[in-house]
Formats: sequence, C-alpha cells, structure tokens
Amino acid sequence: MLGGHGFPYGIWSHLDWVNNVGYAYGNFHYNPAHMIAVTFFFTTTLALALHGSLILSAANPEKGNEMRVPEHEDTFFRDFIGYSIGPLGIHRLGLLLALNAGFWSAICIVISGTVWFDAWSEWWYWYVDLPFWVNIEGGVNG
Ligand code: UQ2
Repeated sequence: MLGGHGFPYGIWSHLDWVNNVGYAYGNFHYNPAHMIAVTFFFTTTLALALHGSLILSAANPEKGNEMRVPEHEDTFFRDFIGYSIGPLGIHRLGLLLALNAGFWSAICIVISGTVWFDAWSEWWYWYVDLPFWVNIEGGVNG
C-alpha cells in the first residue's frame, strides 16, 4: 500500500481498504482483539434476539388477553433456562456487550501496525514458546 493506512470513505474504496489491511497482517481472524470483538458482536445479537422476541411476545398476547407485565417475562426465562437477568439487567448487559464490541474493534485495528507488524498468525507462537514445552522433542521448536 502507498502512503498511510488511513480509512477511506466510499463504497468500493473502503472494501479495498479492508482487503488490503487484511493481507498486510495475514488474516485478521488470528488477531486476538478481533476474536474478542467478534465474540462481543455475536453475543450482542444473541442478547438482542432474546430481548426483542421476549418483548414482542409479551406485548402481543393471544386475542382477548391483556399485555404481559415484566414479572411474566422473568417467569418465562426462569421456566425456560432457570435464570432471568431482569428487565433492567438485560439493558445493562446490552450496553456492556455493545460498548465492548466497539472497544475491542478499536483495539484490534490500533494494535495492527503499532505494537504488532507481522502476520497475526505468528502472534500465537507465544503459546508454543512457553517454557513448559519449548524444548519437547519433535515439537515445532525442534
Ligand atoms: C431476561 C429479561 C429480559 C430480557 C431477556 C432476559 C425479564 C425483558 C432477554 C433473558 C436474558 C438472559 C438470561 C441473559 C442472557 C445472557 C447472554 C450473555 C446473552 O431475563 O428479564 O427483560 O429481555
């Protein structure tokens, strides 16, 4: 890449940027901060799916029945999985998950080219190089 690694606006240009940065560091899926960020994004969608479906169910009862109250929502999850985080708790959890998704995404991109310059797959050799098995015969360390 010529020049800096600044993120461009534009539909195709930003896709090119993501593609180029991906190649510059091998594969972002090996970036531990990327792994953490993706996990938070997926958990956010799970929490939102659980919450949205619970709210829509409670607000749309069968014909002739009154709308459900939050205690019913607690009861549903206690019956279903034995635990309810509560109507306030689910929003605190959602905020925690969403903020962490953004935070770890920023860490992921900021450490690429500042603290780590190699392919991200190479980073994991800290594990292989642990003293416990670093000299095991036949291992990758010889
Ligand atoms: C809940 C609750 C809500 C909810 C949801 C739950 C009444 C209206 C979705 C259930 C959530 C749980 C058990 C936490 C799931 C944990 C993760 C990490 C996805 O109990 O209270 O309020 O919307």
